[in-house]
Amino acid sequence: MRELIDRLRTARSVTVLTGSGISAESGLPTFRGVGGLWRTHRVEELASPAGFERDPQLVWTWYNERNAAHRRAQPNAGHRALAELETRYLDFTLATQNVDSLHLRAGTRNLLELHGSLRIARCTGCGYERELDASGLPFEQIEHTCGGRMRPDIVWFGEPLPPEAWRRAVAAAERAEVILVVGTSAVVYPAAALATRYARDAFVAEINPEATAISERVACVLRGPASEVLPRIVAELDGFPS
Ligand code: BJW
Repeated sequence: MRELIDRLRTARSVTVLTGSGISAESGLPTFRGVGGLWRTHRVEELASPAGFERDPQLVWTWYNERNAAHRRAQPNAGHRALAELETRYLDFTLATQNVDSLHLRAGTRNLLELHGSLRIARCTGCGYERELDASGLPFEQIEHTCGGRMRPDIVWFGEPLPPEAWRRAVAAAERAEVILVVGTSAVVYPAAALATRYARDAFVAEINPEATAISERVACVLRGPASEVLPRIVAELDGFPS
């Protein structure tokens, strides 16, 4: 912790990569952990272009339920600590793999949503976008007038990340002096590469209760839940060691 605090005190450029673990304490399941979404649901059926082609209603049933759960959830102390951290830097970027909007609701401003968001549905035909409300997308509105279909504006396996968000995330990782990797198993690419391949000279710290695919490649590992470790980091920066 000491070295991370020293680095954060002198850094001018900080980048954070988050994954579903940061929202675990807001009551949202992770993907690969115990009770995780990929343990209880079949990816190919629910979160793939082929699954959507086969049964768009089934896919929307699942995403409508998740959209409702995201809106019931509240940002936790980890999300809020990152929003607070941002206020200390002129150059701060938070790249998230999460589609739950909790960083946005916690007040993070320079946010890159690498895997899209569940706030929006997009037409597969013409690209028309519409905002979703708490009830999600009604089944009768799946078929769009152009002949395409409305799908969640998120990134499924095999699909490219939003190009502008990805370009900005790579640039932020390349110039960062400190990179925090929070609540991700770091197995999904290209997002995980921000903390490894693109990290150039950054001091990379992982915040996660469990070991991950990149634990042995980072400079510092802080084992614990994000909602405890991140507020501690902010408190230490304020000069209030816990
Ligand atoms: C806590 C905690 C607490 C618990 N506090 N922590 C071989 C090598 C390299 C790449 C590939 C490959 N084969 C295929 C690929 C590419 C593929 C990929 O990476 N596959 C790997 C799995 C092998 N990637 C892609 O397909 C990507 N696209 C792509 O590469 O495009 C190329 C292209 C270019 C040009 C044209 C066309 C294509 C797209 C990836 C999209 C990922 N999408 C998903 C689903 C989103 C939709 C949805 O939400 O339904 O995104 S998959 C899923 O995984 C989701 C997540 O964002 C992502 C990451 O998961 P995350 O968040 O890390 O969750 P977990 O569960 O894995 O980990 C949680 C962690 O939290 C754990 O470590 C816990 O310990 C921790 N935790 N409680 C802190 N309280």
